[in-house]
Amino acid sequence: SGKDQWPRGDEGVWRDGMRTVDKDVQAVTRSIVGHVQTSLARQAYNLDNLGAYQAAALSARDDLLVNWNTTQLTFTRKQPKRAYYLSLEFLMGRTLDNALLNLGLKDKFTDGVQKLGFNMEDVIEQERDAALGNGGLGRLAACYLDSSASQELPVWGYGLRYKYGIFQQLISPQGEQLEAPDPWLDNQNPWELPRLDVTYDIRFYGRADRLDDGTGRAVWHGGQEVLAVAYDVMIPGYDTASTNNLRLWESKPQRGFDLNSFNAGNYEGAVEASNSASAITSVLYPNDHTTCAPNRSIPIHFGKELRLKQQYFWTAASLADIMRRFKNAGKNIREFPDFVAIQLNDTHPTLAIPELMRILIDDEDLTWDQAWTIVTNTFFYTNHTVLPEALEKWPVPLIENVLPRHMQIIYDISMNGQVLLASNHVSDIQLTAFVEGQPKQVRMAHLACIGSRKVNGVAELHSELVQTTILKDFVEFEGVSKFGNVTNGITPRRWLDQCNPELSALITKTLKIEKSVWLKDLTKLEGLLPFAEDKAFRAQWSAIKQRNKERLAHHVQTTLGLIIRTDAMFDVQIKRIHEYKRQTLNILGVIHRYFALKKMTPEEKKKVNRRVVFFAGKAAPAYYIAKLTIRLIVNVARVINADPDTKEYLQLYFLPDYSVSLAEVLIPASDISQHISTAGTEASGTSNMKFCLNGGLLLGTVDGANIEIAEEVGENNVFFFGHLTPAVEDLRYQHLYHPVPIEEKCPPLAFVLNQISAGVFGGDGVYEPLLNTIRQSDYYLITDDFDSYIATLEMVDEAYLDKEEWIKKSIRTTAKMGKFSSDRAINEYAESYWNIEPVSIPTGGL
Ligand code: B1N
Repeated sequence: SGKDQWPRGDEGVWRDGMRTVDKDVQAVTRSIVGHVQTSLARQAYNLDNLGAYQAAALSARDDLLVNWNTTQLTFTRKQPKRAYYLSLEFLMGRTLDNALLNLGLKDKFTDGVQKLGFNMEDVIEQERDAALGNGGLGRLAACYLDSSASQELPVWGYGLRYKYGIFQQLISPQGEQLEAPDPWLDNQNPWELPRLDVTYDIRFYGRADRLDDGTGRAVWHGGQEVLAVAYDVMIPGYDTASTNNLRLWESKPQRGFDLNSFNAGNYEGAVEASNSASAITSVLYPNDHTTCAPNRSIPIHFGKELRLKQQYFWTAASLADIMRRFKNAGKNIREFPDFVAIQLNDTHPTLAIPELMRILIDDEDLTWDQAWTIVTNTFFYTNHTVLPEALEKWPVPLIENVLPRHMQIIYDISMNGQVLLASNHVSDIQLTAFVEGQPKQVRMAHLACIGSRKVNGVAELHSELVQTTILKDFVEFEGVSKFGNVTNGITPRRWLDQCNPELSALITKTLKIEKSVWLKDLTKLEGLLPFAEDKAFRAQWSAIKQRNKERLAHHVQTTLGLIIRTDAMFDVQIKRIHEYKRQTLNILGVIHRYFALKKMTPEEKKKVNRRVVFFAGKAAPAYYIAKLTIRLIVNVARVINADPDTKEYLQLYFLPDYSVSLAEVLIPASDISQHISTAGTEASGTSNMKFCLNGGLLLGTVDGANIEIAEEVGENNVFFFGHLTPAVEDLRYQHLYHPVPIEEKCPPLAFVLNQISAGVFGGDGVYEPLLNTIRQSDYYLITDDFDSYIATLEMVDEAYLDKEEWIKKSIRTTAKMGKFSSDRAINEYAESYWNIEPVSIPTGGL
């Protein structure tokens, strides 16, 4: 059957012309020089680092293309069941280094680039991050793509090609966050393949007329049509030819501009329609976790309609593309779930559920029941948060206007649910009434749940909370077996081998197995355990940590001009700034420590553990309290770092513009990292895994994946504090109805807050709204956890002073992190959810 896929003309001539993956240094240098000469139209004499990067990237891209082509051809021929990962965010970071490591070409390129007069590290540094995501959710999607390809699983990602990714963060002289656009596409992007011929028309607005032929079909017509254009990004697996695809959609006007208006002299009108089409994929929404402000009244989604249009544009284009591929394979529509599994990354792509219903009923002439059977066997939904302000709700009038046919279908889904309930004698009609409130809103988590085969959370505790809180009714109605857990994971390729090459090399040498073996079976790290007792090994381990601290210090010095001391404990909290993540608790702890140091005699100070505290993270542009937190940190840093009494013992830095690349420098340098969310609020966390994999210890609350990390590495190797999840609700109730003044409840904290109010860190009263969140309702329990937090920090200091014991803990931690490889996680999705199997890809072309 493959015969008709063979090339036209002489096959031998085709084969002779095919490129293969670069085999040696000479092939690499030839390829790079060729790209300098032709693709870049530049010459050796005027080539700078950026040019060298571009040529090296184009050369690596050619290698990726060889494998990508073979992989996609193999899929087309073998027709395996495929999974599609729909995510509004893919936080990929840089590609060159990762691509070369996965291809096994890093050494050859390093050599080749050197021969051409460049330094590989400098060349790699030229690349801008692809930052099409806010934080953990988007980075998880990127790790899952890496693991899918590495496990040879037929998985494609679908997302949006935002012209501007997450904003660049600048810090003003006053310490305020300023936002600038992220021009990531300014110097061409060698990693994407424009597919200008792969396009779909996507409709908005207009009318939906139900046909009165008893079929339930409708015709949706009129309104606006926008063109979706595909851009493909190659996703190489590690140590395999398997190379998957990430397809990103760009929105374009169907025609450049309206010629009629143009000819009539209405130039503005002529370009207006084209502007509104291009606007859809112009920018990533920066509101991680927030559809409204935490005071639950101020809407942050001012461009709400545009966000809805993004969601529909992307899901409709992706489904049309999936449907076209399925049909090209010549299958019957009823077999759709046997060949297609679609993972919904949070509720953002939930419109895919009514959209597939629309396609099956209106275009494919299926009955409602036939369509519903297909839909509920195709989709899988992952929930990533139980925070009320993050749960998506769309106003019915908005959906009715933008997507009239989908609103009809959503009402029908809701009504069918009610009928089912009645026939099952379930009395609680609230259950599937996912269209609720005044004004009426659609609760997307409920729609995603009812339209999916399975629903999962991202860590044990979180999955439990999903089932007992937001989707409790559905567990009763549909049975607990629909609900599951897949604990998140991280790719050890980027988050150990790439970001910490020295540690990776030491591990390989020590385990006496190939790097490619343990990087794909991370439980092999357990082989490091006995070496915790080996003094010489410990010395090597800690020397690497030290060099990673120096690498970080060097990076900070060259980028920010700051001198950081490296003979201190490095204490790191890097993540989005949010009240639930409690950067406030951390900065208040730092201030507490500062005043404690100020009181000490020189003799006492000599026994103190030196600490350098790092923060990094972005605040949503409209999240006022989070922005104040940044301002406080920056200004506290100014005072502390300049104080001759303390600066030898305590330094504090807020590193601007947190990114994947910055994380890759910070994480390997950390001795301890903080994951201190109020219990029950952080669904999983994934940076906790990255730090521990790199031998950094964890200071955290009993929340999210921290719990499972402790289970693996042992309670005595982590530092836990704070109240547990079941206590949280009651404590909040106490705050509201039996408030105790902070001076009484927690005097050391009251002292710290008063010092800030008194202006010790400047600000002239600007911090009051932030401090009042703690003095008043204290929703995130700072006052309840402060004492145990401080006590635990002291335990950390004490533990660190016993250097040898600390290194043992560090080694044992790394050794027990095998569970948290995203390979394990993606295999769980593949086996227990999608029912897909690996497809092995031949090397060396056709
Ligand atoms: O998803 C990560 C988890 O490790 C984190 O704990 C969790 O906070 C994060 C709306 C979100 N949950 N929800 C979001 C992102 C963007 C947006 O517009 C919500 N991000 C998470 C991976 O599971």
